[in-house]
Amino acid sequence: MTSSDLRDSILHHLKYSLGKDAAHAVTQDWRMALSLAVRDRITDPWFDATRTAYAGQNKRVYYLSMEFLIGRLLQDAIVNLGLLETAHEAFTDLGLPLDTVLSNEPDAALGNGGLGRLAACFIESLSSLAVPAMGYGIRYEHGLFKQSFVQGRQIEAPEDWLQQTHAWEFERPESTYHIGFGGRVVQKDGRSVWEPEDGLIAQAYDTPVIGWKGRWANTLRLWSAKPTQIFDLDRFNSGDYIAASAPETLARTISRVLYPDDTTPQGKELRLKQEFFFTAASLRDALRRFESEYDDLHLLPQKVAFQLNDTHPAIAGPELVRLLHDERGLPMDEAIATARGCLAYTNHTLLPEALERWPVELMGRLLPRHLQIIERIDAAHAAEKPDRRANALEDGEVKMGELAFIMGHKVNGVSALHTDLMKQTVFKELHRLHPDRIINQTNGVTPRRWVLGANPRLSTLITDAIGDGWVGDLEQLSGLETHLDDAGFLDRFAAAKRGNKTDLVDWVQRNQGIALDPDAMFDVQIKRIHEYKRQHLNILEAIALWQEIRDNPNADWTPRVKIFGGKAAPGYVFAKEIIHLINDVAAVLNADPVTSKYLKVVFLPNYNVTLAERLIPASDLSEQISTAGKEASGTGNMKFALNGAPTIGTLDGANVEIREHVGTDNFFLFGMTAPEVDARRELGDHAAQAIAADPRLARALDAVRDDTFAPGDPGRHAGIAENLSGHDYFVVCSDFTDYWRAQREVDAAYADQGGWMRMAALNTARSGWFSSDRSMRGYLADIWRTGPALGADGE
Ligand code: 26Q
Repeated sequence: MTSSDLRDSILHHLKYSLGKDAAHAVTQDWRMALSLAVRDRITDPWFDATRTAYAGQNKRVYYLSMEFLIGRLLQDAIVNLGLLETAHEAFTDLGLPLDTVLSNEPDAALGNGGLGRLAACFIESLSSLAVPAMGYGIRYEHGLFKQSFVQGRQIEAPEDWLQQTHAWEFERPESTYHIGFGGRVVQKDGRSVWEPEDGLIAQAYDTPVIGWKGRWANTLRLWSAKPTQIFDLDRFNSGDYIAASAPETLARTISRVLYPDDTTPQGKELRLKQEFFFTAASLRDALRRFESEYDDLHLLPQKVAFQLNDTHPAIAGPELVRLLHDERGLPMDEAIATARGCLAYTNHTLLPEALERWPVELMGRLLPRHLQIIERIDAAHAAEKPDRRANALEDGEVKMGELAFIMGHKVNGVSALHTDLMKQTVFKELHRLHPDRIINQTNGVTPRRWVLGANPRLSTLITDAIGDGWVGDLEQLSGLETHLDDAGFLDRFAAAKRGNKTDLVDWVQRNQGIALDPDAMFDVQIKRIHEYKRQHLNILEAIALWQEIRDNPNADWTPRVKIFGGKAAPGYVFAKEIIHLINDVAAVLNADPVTSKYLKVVFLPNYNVTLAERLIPASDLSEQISTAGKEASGTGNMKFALNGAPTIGTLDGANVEIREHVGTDNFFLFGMTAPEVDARRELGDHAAQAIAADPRLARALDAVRDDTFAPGDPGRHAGIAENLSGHDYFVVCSDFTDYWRAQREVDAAYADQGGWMRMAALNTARSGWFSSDRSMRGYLADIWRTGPALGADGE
């Protein structure tokens, strides 16, 4: 496709699909026209992929996830189709910068953070690998809330991504399923039949996901809830308009909003309804597809794999058993075995408060037949492996982790350390009973979005050095190592980073009115705000550094900008206090005439995928400082390393593996290990001891406690000070001294720019293993037992 072909196609869509005259078109029109022109290029590979999968009778992979944090799609599609240059030229002809058009697209935030973004990377990798696969999730009308700050406090506003027409989805009014709730179970001809009392319709919306080089496209199928009855005509006719539309409102509520919480499930009925709604629709859809091709249900495990992204779709176990046994007549034991053959479960957290449990009362009321089946599953498991401590039903609750474990043939963790800890802690008993079930699949990220799309400067440099094979085979980045003794290469590497930083500086100036020095070290922590992720450790270090610079303003300080981004769950009070503290500290430090040339703090509001794409390429230092044992993997950590930002981090999650890959000299390690953390907590007064041993820490905490950062309002941040000097569950104080030491090593390393750039480039060269293509190959080999439908040559 030439740029004039693309331009013609854009103008065609502008006129005939959107009904706009080029003379009056606004940016949104151009963005829609470009999207439709690009979408046309996806349709054929998409249909071909479907035909190939049917013809080859390939096994299909279904990735079930409550969240798909896909962000913007247009640039990604253009990049994967190899049309970036073409699109630039087409818009040069049209007199509009392509970037303006691309940044008009809303950021689809159908997820909270890591788990949802992982699902999006996996779907893209499965397309790039030409594996027949489908993502199943919920088409939330409103994604994750928009965050702003008012006087330093987080304010949430509803997100409205569907306000503008979604260019990528195809509505499928013919793909609908009736989903029931409540009611009772009756016996008919000796069989249990669920007769739900309420119901609604799940309707499919399909978004094609095109893989690298446009060879293959899979579908992301998201379900939207529709009422079985649009409105109550009797009530309407009698004039009660609100009551008349009640059934519609109620049904639509199911897919209305994403739960903005990523750590503390509230046990809300609506959440369980959402989980069952999308899981049941997805299973029935997959089963319908299977039954259109095969007539023997025993083939199901050979032809279908369902991957459960955490326990959110874990009701798939009992629902699949119900579909096979109650509705298709397979004997119960066979139904359970067949379902298990298809199901596998990925665990993403060991935090006890984040493990899903549902009251038996609620489960029985909403899904009475499923509760009976869960009892049967437990009984069958107990008969097979007699052990009372390993049941899904316990203490009046349904434990979804146990249920997913028992109903999955494989259970995986998301980093080597996390998988080990799964075996030792939460799933200890079940692991003893099923020693081959738990396996590791370390997370990965897609290089198309996170390097090629987000960092064109670095990408050009890499391709000039080693050719373009790295985009589809990221381990080729190791070829960069031979270039590291070439001063010219390191200069170009430094220039790429500098260009990205300058772009960010301009953007921050325009959007926040804050001036940053592009020569300062950009020290970045972007992720959900949570105590275990320890943004408060980072800000405490900033306070201590500020105090030290004030004591000694003429010393040779390495200039730094600490950049934060991330949202707090609306109900997570302490996380919101951390945001408030960081913003208050930023206000004081940035206004300090003595220190601000050395140290600034910036909290960028409304962190999302798009902002990550802007920040990560411009980062010098990656903050991965969670309490050891708490961060299952992290995936941001991989994006930073790939983009040439060394890590300061603990031995937690995938940091451990990143450090092994990049080399211990190219990673700033600090802090206690997971077993050391547990031992430290045994000392009741660990925080007090740490504070007594480190005057810097004591002084920083005093500043948090008094009104240094809350002029005229002492006590504003006392909660944080009390928490940290008191029980300090996440051992912030006990890790502070070593964190400070590592940060000063970072300062010294950064001061030697030649050495720093080498270290940064080594991080890029040695991070190729963290591609989500590699993760997907692992799942294919060890869990799904299938592979690509096309050979490397595209045949
Ligand atoms: C559950 C029930 C009710 C309401 C909300 C939830 C809920 C929603 C989202 C629970 C957890 C999540 C998200 C968890 C998550 O993002 N975990 C992250 O997963 C990443 C991908 O594996 C890891 O890299 C991160 O370490 C892990 O924190």
